[in-house]
This record gives sequence, C-alpha cells and structure tokens, in this order.
Amino acid sequence: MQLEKYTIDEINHQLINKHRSQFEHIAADINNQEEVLNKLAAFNIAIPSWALGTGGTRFGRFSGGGEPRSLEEKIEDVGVIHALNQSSNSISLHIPWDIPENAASIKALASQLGLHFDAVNSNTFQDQPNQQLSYKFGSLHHVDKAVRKQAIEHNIEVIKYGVQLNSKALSVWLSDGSNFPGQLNFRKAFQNTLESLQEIYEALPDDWKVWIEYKPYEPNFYSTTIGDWGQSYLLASKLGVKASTLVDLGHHLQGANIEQIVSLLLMEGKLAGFHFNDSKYGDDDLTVGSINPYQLFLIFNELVEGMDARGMDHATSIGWMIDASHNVKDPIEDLLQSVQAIKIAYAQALLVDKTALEAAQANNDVTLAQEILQQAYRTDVRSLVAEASLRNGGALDPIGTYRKLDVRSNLIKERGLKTVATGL
Ligand code: PSV
Ligand code: MN
Repeated sequence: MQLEKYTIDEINHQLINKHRSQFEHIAADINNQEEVLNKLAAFNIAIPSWALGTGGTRFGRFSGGGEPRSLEEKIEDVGVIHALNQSSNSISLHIPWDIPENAASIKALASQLGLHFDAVNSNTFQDQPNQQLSYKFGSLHHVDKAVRKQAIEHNIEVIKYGVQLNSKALSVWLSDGSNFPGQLNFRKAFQNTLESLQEIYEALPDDWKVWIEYKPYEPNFYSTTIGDWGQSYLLASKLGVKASTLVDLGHHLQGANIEQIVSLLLMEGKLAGFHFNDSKYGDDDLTVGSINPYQLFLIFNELVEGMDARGMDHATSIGWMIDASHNVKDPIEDLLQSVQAIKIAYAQALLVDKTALEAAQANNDVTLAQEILQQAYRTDVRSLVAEASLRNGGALDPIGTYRKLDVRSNLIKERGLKTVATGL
C-alpha cells in the first residue's frame, strides 16, 4: 500500500491554522529557528525490517492484522512511515530474516518510495533450518574453530547482500556468552571473537564500516562476551578505523549514565550510532521516549555538543536507528511515535544555550547549568518538528493522519488478519 501525497495534504489543511499559531508562538523565542528547522528536516532515523511485525516475548506473541508477509511489504510499510513523517528514509535488513532474492527489484521498489538501505545485520544468535553447526554455545567466540568459521562466513555473506543494496555498514550483535561460572574462559572467548571479527573486517569493502553492538545479558545470564561499551570499544580499537561501537539504549544495566558513554565514544571517534528504544527494567524494547524522555534529551545534548566539537554532520555521520519491539501497539504507529520522540529530543538539544552553559560550567554554577538544560528540555518543540515535516512534504500529525487514512484497515484488507512477519 502506498499513500498519495494529496491525502496527507488534505489532512494538513484541516490542521494548518492551529499549527501556524503554535509555531509562531514558539518560533518568536528562537533566534536560530531556520537553522534548527533545517537540521530537523535533514534528520532521518532508519527503520529495522524486524520491527514492522508484532513483537513477542518468550511467553507468547499476539499478532496484529495486516503484518507484512514479505520483504517487499516491509519496504512498503517503511514507505508509509516515511510518507507521513519524511524522517524515515532508510530500512535496515536482518539476514537471513530478509534475504533480498532479487536485489535490483528490491532497490527499485525502495527508491520509488524515497528509501535506501541502512546497515545490514547478521544473525548468529539463532540456528537456521539446514544449518550445519549449532550456535547453542556461541558463534564468533566459539571453542570450536569450525563453528567460528561458519559464523564468519555468514557475516561475509551478509556484507555481500549489503553491497548489492548499497548498504555501507555491517552491524554485528552477538548473543555469545555463558550461563554459568566456569563455562567459559573469558580471555579465550574474547580472543576468539577478536580473531573472527578480524577476518570479517578484512572482507569489508573500502567504504564500509562494521558496528559492534554490546549487551550485558540475555540470552546468556552469567556473562556476555561483548557485554559493555568497554569491551566493544576494545574490539573496535584493535580492529581499526572502520570499526566502532554501536549503542543500543536498552543494553545497559539500570542507572548507567548512557550520555557519558556517548560523549566519550564520540570524543574518540568510535561512536557508530544508535539503536533507540526505552526501558523500565532491562532490555524492554519499549517505545523510545515513553519511559525516560529526559535521559533521551540528555543523550542528544551530548550528541549535539560532541558532534559540533568535531565538526560532524548530525544527520549523516553516525547511524540512527530504532530497535524496539511492538508487542501491544500497531507497529507502524509505534515507529511513528518513536521517530517523533527522537526528533523532539533532538530539537530540544538544538535549543540548549551552549555559550551560557559553557560559562556556567566554567564558573561551577551548578544551579544555572541545570536551569539552562531544563529550559531547553521544558520547551514544547512539537510545532517545530511539525513545521520541519510540513516543509518536507510530510504530515503535521503523522499518527493522527495514519488513523484518519485508515491505513491499518486497508493493510488488513490487502494482507489478511492472520499474517506473521519474520523477525523476533
Ligand atoms: C539484541 O537485543 C538486538 O538489540 C540486536 O540489535 C539485534 O540485532 C536486534 O536486537 C534484533 O534481534
Ligand atoms: Mn539492538
């Protein structure tokens, strides 16, 4: 299903007067409003192919209707999201869940919808039918060289698929770890992982990167071989300039200061990008911004400050992606909500008075520093985000428009009520 632009424009027309007065009210207080709007308009967040179906837990999965049945339908769903928010112009594929059998036609479909392909993701955390050796005890860290070899070959195959689609990065998340003390020699596991990654690194095309994701626990509950940002950073440093650390917000123990991690990785030129989600207890994969929007703002504050310090382009110099699980919401609505939350946090971070903050920091004026940050955080920037979307040809109210256009009912009519998308 594809959305016609005039249908979005018609709904915008009904909202325009209210929007204008809200936008003018806030814009009057912002000196650099054009710069902020241009940055917001340029900012895009990739959609993972595995998030377009209903998510589940190990206790069950309750499918929604009209889920995409193929890679083509997943791309069409991202097309719907992008038509509405004009901020989701790429899709990230997980292999083998989404093997592009015919790369040329997949690319043509994507570009017709204004989309391109973000990082490709390998999967050595599940065994596939007909797979020769099992990943039960890990993949790139495995004690058996033959299993490591199989996992290395899989990653190289994923790069090959990515090359056909013009992706520029391989994203690696390993579930490798141990469930019980004594199960694993940590040093050997790390060394095996490094050697395996070195072989994958050698296979990267010149203009490619490898992003190394970390996670403290799950599915292993005693140790994870790439368990935190230090371990990922160590691997990325040993591998070379094409390797960097990917931050998934849910992959931290409670209370971790993620904004500080981000700041230091940026300083070292080793921040690959993000998987956005939110959590209350662990890797909950809830909608980003739904639980702790202030933390999201603080992360963006460090990102804007750190990227400006290195002269980096906010929109393109690192990878931005959502990685959430939509167990009880319509996945498209949840993804639209996620992108809005990210853009709101970004807009607020762009409003921070940096000069005043630097002066407050230099004077150890703690109260004023907090006031400056919270002044930006407490600004209602929703009409700025809406204005940027409008200028790009998107919807003023993406979720409202999605509902008014009855997209889900149309998808159910087209695909049926009992469809199941590939993914977790
Ligand atoms: C693991 O929890 C993870 O965050 C990794 O990014 C995977 O690739 C993704 O979820 C999907 O399983
Ligand atoms: Mn992730």
